[in-house]
Amino acid sequence: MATGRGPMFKLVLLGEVGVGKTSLFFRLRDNVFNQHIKTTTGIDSCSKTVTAGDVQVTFCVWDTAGVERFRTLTRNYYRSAHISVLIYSLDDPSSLHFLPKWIDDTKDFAPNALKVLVGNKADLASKVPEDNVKDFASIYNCDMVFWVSAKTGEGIDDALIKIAEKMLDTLKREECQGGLFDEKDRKRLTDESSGGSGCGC
Ligand SMILES: Nc1nc2c(ncn2[C@@H]2O[C@H](COP(=O)(O)OP(=O)(O)OP(=O)(O)O)[C@@H](O)[C@H]2O)c(=O)[nH]1
Ligand SMILES: [Mg+2]
Repeated sequence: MATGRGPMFKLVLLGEVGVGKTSLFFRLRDNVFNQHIKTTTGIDSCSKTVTAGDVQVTFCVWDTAGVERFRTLTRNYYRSAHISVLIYSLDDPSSLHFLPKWIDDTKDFAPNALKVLVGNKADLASKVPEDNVKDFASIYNCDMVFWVSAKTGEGIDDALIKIAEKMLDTLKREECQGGLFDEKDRKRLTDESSGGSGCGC
């Protein structure tokens, strides 16, 4: 059973127009799927809690715009993210090829964030060979790779729990080293582990 309130991590959903960032956001927030959804022109956030082992981990999830001009406007909101979720659509190989653009963004706003590569729309026939995904993950140093569907919910809970476990490991290791979390960050996360204030999303 989970004990107390655990740490909170900021997670941003990134990727081309139409890969399903907002659909994943709605699945996480309300456990719903809406086929007809407008392109995102702003930024929205919600919190999602999962249990990893006996620890409750909360993600502050940020949905972002894929459209270039809104992306430039909202980029500042995802500064200091702990986790960059790099999303492509399994029915659209070009959405994987365009991801380095977002990886470049993460270098500026969250250079040490965990890089999670996610193929969305797993309910459709895949047009992206698994080998291409593995090559991509290796070239761009992605820490984790998942296949999910915002439509059916497949793979999403499992991915979140694995990300939570990885973050808890990283947090533990960095209590003695440094890297993803700076001094202020570590203090905040440690305080939150013992029941501190929210993440503000
Ligand atoms: N079949 C299927 N369709 C999906 C899935 N996720 C999203 N879609 C559809 O893909 C389209 C685009 O989804 P959005 O969530 O708006 O994509 P987005 O990445 O937020 O796009 P922008 O806001 O324009 O950057 C919509 O028609 C969704 O219904 C999925 O898992 N399976
Ligand atoms: Mg959107």
